[in-house]
Amino acid sequence: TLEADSAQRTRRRLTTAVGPRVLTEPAGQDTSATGKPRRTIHDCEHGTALPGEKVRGEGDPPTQDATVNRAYAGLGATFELLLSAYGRDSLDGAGLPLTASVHYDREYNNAFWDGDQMVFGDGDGEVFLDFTIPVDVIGHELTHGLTQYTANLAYYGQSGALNESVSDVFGVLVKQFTLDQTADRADWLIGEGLLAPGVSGVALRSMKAPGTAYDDPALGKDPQPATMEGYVRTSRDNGGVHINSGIPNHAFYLFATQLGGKAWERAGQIWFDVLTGGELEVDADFADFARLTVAAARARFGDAAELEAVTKAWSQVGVAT
Ligand code: ASN
Ligand code: ZN
Repeated sequence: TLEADSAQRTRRRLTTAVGPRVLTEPAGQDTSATGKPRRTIHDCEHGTALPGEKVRGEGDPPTQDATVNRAYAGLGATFELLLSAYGRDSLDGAGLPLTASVHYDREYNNAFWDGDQMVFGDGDGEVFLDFTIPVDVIGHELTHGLTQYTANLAYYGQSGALNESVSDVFGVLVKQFTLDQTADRADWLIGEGLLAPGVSGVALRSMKAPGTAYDDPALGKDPQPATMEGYVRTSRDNGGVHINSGIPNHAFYLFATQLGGKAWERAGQIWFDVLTGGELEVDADFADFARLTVAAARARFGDAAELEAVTKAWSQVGVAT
């Protein structure tokens, strides 16, 4: 399943968060900003040694391998969203080179950020296809890197579910940004196109309707709740980080669709401000995060539609602000 190996994985570089970013700082003023991604794609050739053989570097032409090219494009799309929407130069704000390895292991049913780079499996072809297919999955894994360099949310319980949720939020925004889609036209799915043809489902998760993404003998039923009423208490999956993320995911969906327009612009900006603003604690719970989104909405937009919509969205999912 999609949470299976997180526990075994050592986070090789759990650095402290970079300093708080002043909310009023104009975009693109970082003097170290190059404005260009520095991407490298490696091929594990079905082994598990990382990073594997280098197969495409920045500026190199496409290869014969669609998986390599999708990874390269997905890294570029994520870099472009962070820079053009939020003025952030890569994951660390200082032009960090982006590395991804593809064809990891055999029939590997997952993708992950290992603390330094992204890793993508090919899927087993029975349940999952190639994990580079959905650009939001690439954005999700990269956002784990952004979180590591900023709020560094602890990967357990509610802070872990927030860590997962912000990866889904910016992952889905990478897709919407790439397609130049407004919130009302977007599907709000994570991992569309990833499920193998025989599987009953549309994606890994749905931010619009958590709990409805799949229902299949091999996968079970999508376990995500949309509101606190359905909050799942479990010790599995680091305390249900991929389950309860449905709640903040749905709050973001409600907020963004209530506002309308391009979700990465105002809704995404507020989530970005909270994630990178230096006030979010590593062990924050949903209510801590929600209060900071309200404060960020006020700081950025004043007493306006954003403030009302974000407050309402959290109330709709049962989180107090
Ligand atoms: N694909 C999963 C994720 O990024 C892998 C993991 O970290 N458990 O959340
Ligand atoms: Zn994740």
